[in-house]
Amino acid sequence: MRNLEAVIGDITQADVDAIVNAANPAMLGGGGVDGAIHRAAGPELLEACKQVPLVDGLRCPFGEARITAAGNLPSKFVIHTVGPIYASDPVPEATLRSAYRNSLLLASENKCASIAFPAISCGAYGFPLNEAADIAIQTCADDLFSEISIRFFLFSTELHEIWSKRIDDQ
Ligand code: AR6
Repeated sequence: MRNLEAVIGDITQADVDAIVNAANPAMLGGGGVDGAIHRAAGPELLEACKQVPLVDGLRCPFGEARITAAGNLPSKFVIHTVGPIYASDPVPEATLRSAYRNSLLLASENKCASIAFPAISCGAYGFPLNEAADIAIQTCADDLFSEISIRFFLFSTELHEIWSKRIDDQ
């Protein structure tokens, strides 16, 4: 598919308008890609996150997305989304689809021509990799987003192979 690409690498280095963070509902940092993004962006990102309004004590409920400035990162924006915790979400597939889709809708509203995604929920949140890739590619391949250049930054050769195969099959 023309606007989808999978690369192996560190998403904090992505030269795109927006990078997506696999965050948690508090949006105050964490481990994995969230930790890497906050370290690379510097304290400005945490300050920007704190400005995001709390709804019932959360900044970003599961499956939703929020946008902030990007601190010291090369991108203009960070789009924070929260994927499902696979073991406890009653509908993890739907929640993962929403996380990708809401991130792309925010990118579109903010006139982003390019976006980089990590493999949302594929680390600490435990989503099976093959199923996660199916959902990621299907959701991102929607015609609604065909004007956005979408790059997946995968952190292992295994993930890169899984994602690349599905992009080739599109
Ligand atoms: N660039 C690209 N991908 C990365 C990077 C990086 N720099 N670092 C890790 N990954 P995870 P989740 C990969 O656990 O499963 C956090 O603590 C990683 O190898 O970061 O959605 C949050 O605060 C894996 O393939 O996110 C939440 O509490 C993928 O990114 C929770 O973890 C996602 O793994 C979210 O869990």
